[in-house]
Amino acid sequence: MSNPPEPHREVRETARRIAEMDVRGAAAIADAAAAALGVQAAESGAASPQAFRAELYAAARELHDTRPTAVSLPNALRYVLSGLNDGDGDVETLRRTVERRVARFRADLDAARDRLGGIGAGRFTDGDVVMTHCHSTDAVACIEHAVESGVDLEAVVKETRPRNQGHVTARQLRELGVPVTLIVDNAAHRFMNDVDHLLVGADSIAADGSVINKIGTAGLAVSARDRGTPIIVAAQSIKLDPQTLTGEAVTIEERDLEEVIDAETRGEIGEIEVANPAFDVTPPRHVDAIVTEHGQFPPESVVVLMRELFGNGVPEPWEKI
Ligand code: RUB
Repeated sequence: MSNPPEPHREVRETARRIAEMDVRGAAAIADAAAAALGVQAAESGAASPQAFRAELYAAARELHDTRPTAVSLPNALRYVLSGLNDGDGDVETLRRTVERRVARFRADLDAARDRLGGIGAGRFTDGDVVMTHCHSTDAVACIEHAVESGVDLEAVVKETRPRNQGHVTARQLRELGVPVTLIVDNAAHRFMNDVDHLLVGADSIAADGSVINKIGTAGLAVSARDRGTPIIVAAQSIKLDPQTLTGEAVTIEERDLEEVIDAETRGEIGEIEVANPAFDVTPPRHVDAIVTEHGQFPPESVVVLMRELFGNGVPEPWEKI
């Protein structure tokens, strides 16, 4: 078998930016990956449809192998590549098909976030305090819509160690004029009595309604349950993981240990193990509602939407090379 074609440098650069978290968050990762496939298609010099497909599959594989947990990434690749089936025409036709699908995917992403934001906003009333974890564009969209329709909200924002994505959330909420209290992660339970909602995003949602999101979400949900605080997950439908329909488990990313502790400090402490799982799994019984662009669902019924959108087939065209 011949070597797979070398992806376009823009694809390599996008893959690097995703792997190193310059681009992060499930939706942004999907958007960047789709855009990179668009560049690969636009600038391809492939002489045959077969060569064009091979290039696109190789590019998709490079992007796919960057971060394992956010299902929005394979879902984006699947969506764009589904225009490349055998017998779909010459190189120019395939190029136009891919470009059209990339543009459509990216526009749908924005539209879905907007629609979801409008739906999620309906959960908030004047004077509510919302606790957030990590940074989720889908979650922020819910707050943004509420604020724009005149609802006064306040936020308790968890900083979210080890990467402090809470700072991004805090900045965006301040830009919306929302009063923000930034807290360390360990203070979350202490503040749970003072908040009316826990609002988080998702990297993947499994067929049984389990929510895979930034590490800490699962414990936070237990704390919220204990205090009777409703737990809302804002997640557009590209976060639904169709592979879990057949019982496959979601892979939890383990990141660089130096995100937790630098080598020097670690050495000073002595012989220790360090672990850095980036995500955890919140069981459906600890989630009140999953807010998508198609409406709100109790977690147990999200499987119906999943089957409607994906059927049972889950192609992985990047495996073809
Ligand atoms: C980000 C994270 C976010 C989801 C949803 O983790 O857990 O809650 O990705 O984000 P990381 P969005 O920073 O490791 O990528 O709603 O923007 O898709």
